[in-house]
Amino acid sequence: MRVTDTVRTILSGYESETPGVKANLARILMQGRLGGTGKLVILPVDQGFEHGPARSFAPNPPAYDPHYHFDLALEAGLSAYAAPLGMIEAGAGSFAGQIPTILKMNSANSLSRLKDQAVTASVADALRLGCSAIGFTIYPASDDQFEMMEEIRDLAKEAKASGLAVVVWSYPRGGDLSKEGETAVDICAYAAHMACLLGAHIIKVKPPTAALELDAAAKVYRDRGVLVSTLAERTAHVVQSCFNGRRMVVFSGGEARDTEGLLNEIRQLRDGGATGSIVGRNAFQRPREEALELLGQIVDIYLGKA
Ligand code: FBP
Repeated sequence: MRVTDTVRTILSGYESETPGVKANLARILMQGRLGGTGKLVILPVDQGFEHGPARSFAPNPPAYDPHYHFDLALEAGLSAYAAPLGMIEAGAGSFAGQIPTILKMNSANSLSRLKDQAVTASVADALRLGCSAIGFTIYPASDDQFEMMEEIRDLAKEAKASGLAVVVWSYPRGGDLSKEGETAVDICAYAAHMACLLGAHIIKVKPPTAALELDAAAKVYRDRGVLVSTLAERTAHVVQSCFNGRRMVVFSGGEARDTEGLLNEIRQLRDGGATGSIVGRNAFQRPREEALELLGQIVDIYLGKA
């Protein structure tokens, strides 16, 4: 596999990592249509766990089949495919070596009142299945946030020692956080920064709004003139909060919605310097041909062609 100078520069930001970890990051960064550009588009399919099968797959029934998602990520020329244990196991043999996989190590479900997730896989599973990375969600603000951070401390240590990359979904929720605060720009940047401090190689957050949640932080944003009025400015601020661009940060797609709205949002993420997007429902809930077209347009945006 050829590694471009751009990818080599990104890898050099991960100063303490072993050749194994860097090789797995390189596999993701060199895959698909964005291979070598330093940009990423990832397909995540853990919504069956988080929201249930019908809410996730009834809009496009072929998506009940785990192979559908491997194939979609591959055909669309994406960078990687992320899913929980059972989904990866169900296609790992047929698609071995064809698309980098990220084993989602913990999951929530809609039947629990807790803002917490169960650890449902191991680093040994990720190695057995040929994954490039482990994926883990933390819920900053929740009553269980510290336990989640301690879980990823141990899993990240084991993953890195095994040469696997670490992707952290940092989704503030629970505790005293307001609903609006979950995506407020100060909270989003804070959540992304904490994921960096926890040792994540790739950080995943939701696109931030212009809201400011914490009074103490809001004063600094105002007094210091931190620019957060456009999504591109807010994205740049999140990128800056990720060790000034030394860590890769990708932004999620959210609930399925109109194509132009989504593409315009992604253009602003790109303009703000996002590493890329991680788009689930907007992809697999559309009929396959439509999804391929949409993912093609998203990749084109990160290629600077759209
Ligand atoms: P989507 O593009 O479907 O939003 O996927 C991104 C994701 O992070 C999934 O990995 C996860 O299942 C889902 O969002 C969680 O969404 P929410 O936190 O809104 O329940």
